[in-house]
Amino acid sequence: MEGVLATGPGLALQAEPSAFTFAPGRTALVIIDMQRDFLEPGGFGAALGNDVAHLASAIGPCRAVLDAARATGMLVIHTREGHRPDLSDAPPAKVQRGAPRLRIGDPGPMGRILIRGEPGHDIIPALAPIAGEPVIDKPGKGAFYGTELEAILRHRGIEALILTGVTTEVCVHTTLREANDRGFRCLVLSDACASYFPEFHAAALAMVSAQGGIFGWVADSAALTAALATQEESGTW
Ligand code: TIU
Repeated sequence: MEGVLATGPGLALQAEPSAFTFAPGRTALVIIDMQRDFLEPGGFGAALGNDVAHLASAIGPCRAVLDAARATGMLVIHTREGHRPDLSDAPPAKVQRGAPRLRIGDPGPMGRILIRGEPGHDIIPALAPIAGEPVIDKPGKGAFYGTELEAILRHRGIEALILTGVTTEVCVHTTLREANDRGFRCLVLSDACASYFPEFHAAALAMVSAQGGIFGWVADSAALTAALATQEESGTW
C-alpha cells in the first residue's frame, strides 16, 4: 500500500525527514483541543479576533485517523484547554493577555469562554470521545503542564505519540515540545492539524522535521491510515 514501508510487530510510514517507525500498542493518538471554543463562531478563538473557518480542514483527517485508531485498538487521548469556573487555575497573565472581545470566563454565545462544563468547552460532536478514551483537561497550551497525561502514558507503556488538533503552532507545538523533552517520539499529522494562520501552520510543520527531525516527524493522515490498515488486515500486533 502506498506510503507503507513495513509491516509486522512494528510499522513504518513515509514521513519527513525519514521513515517513522512505531508499534501501535506502544503509541497513542493525541487529539488536541478540537473544541467548539476554537472551531466554532462565538468561542475563545473568535474572541481573539480569529477566523475560525481556517480550522475546519482538520476535522475530516482527525475523524479518519480516530476511526483507524479505534479499529486497531490504539490508545486515543483527547485534550481540552479550559479552566475552573472560579478561574482559580487561570493565571491572571493569561486571562488579561491582549485585548480580546471576550476574556476567559466572560459569558459568550456558547457559555462562559474556555470554562470547563460550558458548551463551548466541549469537543466538537464529530470527534466526541467514547468510553475508554482519556480526556485530559489542561489549563495551559501544553497537554503535559498541570495534567495527568505523562502518568497515563507511562502506565500504558506508551513511547510514541501521534499528534493532531489545533492550533498547530500553539497547543500542538507546545505539547510536541513537552513530549520531546520527556522522551516521547512524536509524529505530527500535517492535514489533521490547523491554524488560524496558514503561514504559521506551514512554518510550525517545517520546524518539526528540520535539522534531522529536531522535534520529530511529519506525515499526512493517509500515511497513518494506510499503515494501520495493514494491521487490521493481518490482525497482528
Ligand atoms: N490561540 C490559539 O491559536 N490557540 C490557543 O489559544 N489554544 C490552542 O491552540 N488550543
